[in-house]
Amino acid sequence: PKAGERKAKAERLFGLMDGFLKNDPLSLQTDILDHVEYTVARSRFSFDDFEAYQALSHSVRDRLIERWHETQQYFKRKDPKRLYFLSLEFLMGRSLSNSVINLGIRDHYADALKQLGFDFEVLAEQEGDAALGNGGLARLSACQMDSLATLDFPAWGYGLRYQYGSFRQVILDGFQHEQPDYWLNFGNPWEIERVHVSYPVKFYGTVEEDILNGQKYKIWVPGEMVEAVAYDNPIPGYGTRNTINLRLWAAKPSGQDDMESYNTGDYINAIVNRQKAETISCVLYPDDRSYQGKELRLKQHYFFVSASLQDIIRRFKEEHNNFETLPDKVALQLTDTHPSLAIAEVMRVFVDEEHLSWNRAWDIVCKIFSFTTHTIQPEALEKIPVDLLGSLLPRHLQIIYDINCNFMEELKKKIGLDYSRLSRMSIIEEEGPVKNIRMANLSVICSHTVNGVSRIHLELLKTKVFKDFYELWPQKFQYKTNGVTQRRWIVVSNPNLCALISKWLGTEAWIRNVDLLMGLREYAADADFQQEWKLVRRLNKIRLAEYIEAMSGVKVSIDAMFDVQIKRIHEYKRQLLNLIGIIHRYDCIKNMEKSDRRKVVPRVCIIGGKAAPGYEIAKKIIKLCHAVAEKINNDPGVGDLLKLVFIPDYNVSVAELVVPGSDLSQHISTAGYEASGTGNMKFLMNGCLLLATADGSTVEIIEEIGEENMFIFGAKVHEVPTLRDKGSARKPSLQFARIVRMIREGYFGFKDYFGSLCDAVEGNGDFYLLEHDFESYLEAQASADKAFVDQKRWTQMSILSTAGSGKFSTDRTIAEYAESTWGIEPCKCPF
Ligand code: F58
Repeated sequence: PKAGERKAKAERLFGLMDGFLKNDPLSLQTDILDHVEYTVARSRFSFDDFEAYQALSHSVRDRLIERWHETQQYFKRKDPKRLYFLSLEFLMGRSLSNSVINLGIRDHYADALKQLGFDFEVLAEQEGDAALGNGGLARLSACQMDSLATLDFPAWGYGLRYQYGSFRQVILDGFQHEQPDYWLNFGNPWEIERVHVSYPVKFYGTVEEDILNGQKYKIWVPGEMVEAVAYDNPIPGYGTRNTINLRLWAAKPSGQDDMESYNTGDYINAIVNRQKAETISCVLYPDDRSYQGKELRLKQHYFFVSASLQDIIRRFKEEHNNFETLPDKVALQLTDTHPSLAIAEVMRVFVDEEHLSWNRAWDIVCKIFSFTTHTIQPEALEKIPVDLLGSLLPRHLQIIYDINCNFMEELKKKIGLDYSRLSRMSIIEEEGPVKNIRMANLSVICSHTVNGVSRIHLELLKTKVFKDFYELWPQKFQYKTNGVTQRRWIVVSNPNLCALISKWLGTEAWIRNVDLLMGLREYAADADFQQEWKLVRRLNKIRLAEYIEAMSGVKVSIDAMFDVQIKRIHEYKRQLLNLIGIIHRYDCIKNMEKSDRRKVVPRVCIIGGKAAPGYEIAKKIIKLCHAVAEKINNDPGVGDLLKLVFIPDYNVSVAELVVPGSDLSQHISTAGYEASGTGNMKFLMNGCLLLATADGSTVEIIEEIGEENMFIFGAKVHEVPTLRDKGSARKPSLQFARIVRMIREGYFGFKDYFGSLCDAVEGNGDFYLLEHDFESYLEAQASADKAFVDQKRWTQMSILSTAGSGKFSTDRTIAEYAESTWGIEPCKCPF
């Protein structure tokens, strides 16, 4: 009878519903105006652009929620194996344009707004970026969510809802300053707060023993409790109604603890102390280099892991009562080692709370986790001091010790008493002044699959970073070359190119099946196509030039080659090599006969990116860029032949503007240091030529489009160690030495300040081989100049770049993960 009542009620409610929300102009206008009046609480007769953006977003959000509900209900009914994608960082950028494009109603909204007197693009510009991440890893997570939704996979993303995302980079007198990113101050229409979806998360305390049915059990008695509240962010797929969920957790004070303080009458202090709970999800750590053993960061990691797993296990238990079937229903993806405490947490829940035997629990755990690492440098692998973990999560430390003990026993049986190898493979690092937990070893040991992010990255994992593990378990190691989503990086950010591609391919199907871009090869030399291609690129350059002028006051010539390097500032990414090359170009122009200047290809060099706040050398590189720009841009003898601009506060929406307007982009890391790189793929898709080293995914780009369509230079991965060993015995470059001397001797001012930068690239100090690669860098630059003069050839190369970019879509990456790592199948809602 109960089920019957429920059905009758559902039917009654359904009868009240007027079908799905409508997308004709009148319905959209009514909807937007209703939101102006009832959500934004402004008069529908008088509201500004920002209020219009808010109302518009809420109207879009309604449509997202509708599809989100259908999708979730369908997943529930079908109960497929689900992927849970755990990442501490998601760089989502703006949502409005992406949402309406994926929902297939962008033009509907644009028309409806036009009649109301608003321009869709102007309103879209009102939106701030959701910048809950630092760099490549975080943007990859965002692109992967788009592909998971588009390919209809039953997936959930889990992350943290930081109150302050990536810091705002402000440049004062050429120096970087960091300011907080108050991204939630004006509300966030793209999230749905779920006050009822909340879980307690425990910290500190002690581990005690209990006996149940004659069995001894460990009980963790926590010292502190915090509440994790869910915020859901619907992620719509393109060309499908499937809309998946990105669930982000925010910390709130728990309602349960600390009655003691209230009872003692210390009411104010009790509240103040409880409020401190919110600091856990307050701020994103801005360092994209290495993990530092900070207590708050560890707290963030566990807070995220504990809440996500409580949610995942609750969902599983709603439909299933036997954990043996968990691996058939749940795949847990660890994005780098930041969520790897999940391994110990699942063991704790199974053994201490669900009372499974250790061996049964372990068996299940080894079948559910997969791990992707995004770094190459062993020193960047995350380590947690044992004392810190023992104090914050005492039971987890015990569990990790037990996992390690069992692993060591097994390992001894396989490799014998090779103590140096045993100690390298141990989860516990005993050497050094502080005992540490090696999170990477824990992740490799417990995951069924370890993925690299490009083919060359996997090679380095196998031969260097995880050599011992690879020899033990070769079958665990795979790679999935990264990608980017063409929805964001062409359709949203380069609408003119999008329309042109669809026109010449005669279809929009490439937006879901990007391999179809290959069809453009046929027209690469077609004069009409080239003409239209050039026009689109020129319009994008005009847009970028206007932005540059507004940002920096520098007027640039559209006819110049726009040469761009935008990414986090790092020594290994070698922005300094770029700057030394720019100074060399300037020096050449200055020393040239006037008549020769006519032969110079004009350049606008654009650099952008944030330096981690504590990364001194990176901050000096930013300052040097400004000092050099000051000199060059104000030199009347140089004029339009060379300009240098630094674009401040680089983020996703800045990239959306810069990428389509670039002619040449630089990806010039020392070979063997960039795990993959994804910036190269965004530029490639947009028909920008690459000047690059054979590093990370660039190696695979070369295979797809051919070296003749790129400018490749520098030492190869296998040459780097020998070259480094040679140190100052390498052949010196006089040109390089001259430029470094100019910097050192104060040609650009700040003589003392730049001294340490110069030390970092000279003689034995030149760890990243700038001097060695300099000559071939200049040759590659000269080839780029030569190619640019021949616009027909350049345009052909540009078209071939886009045409060959199909492999580098996250659609391909995700399809590979689904098949060979996660074992999940599409689950498309039938509408
Ligand atoms: C990046 N890593 C890699 N880490 O550097 C890049 O080659 C790759 O394409 C990208 O991942 C995606 O696979 C990266 O962005 C971080 O930002 C971490 C954040 C937390 C601290 C440690 C670095």
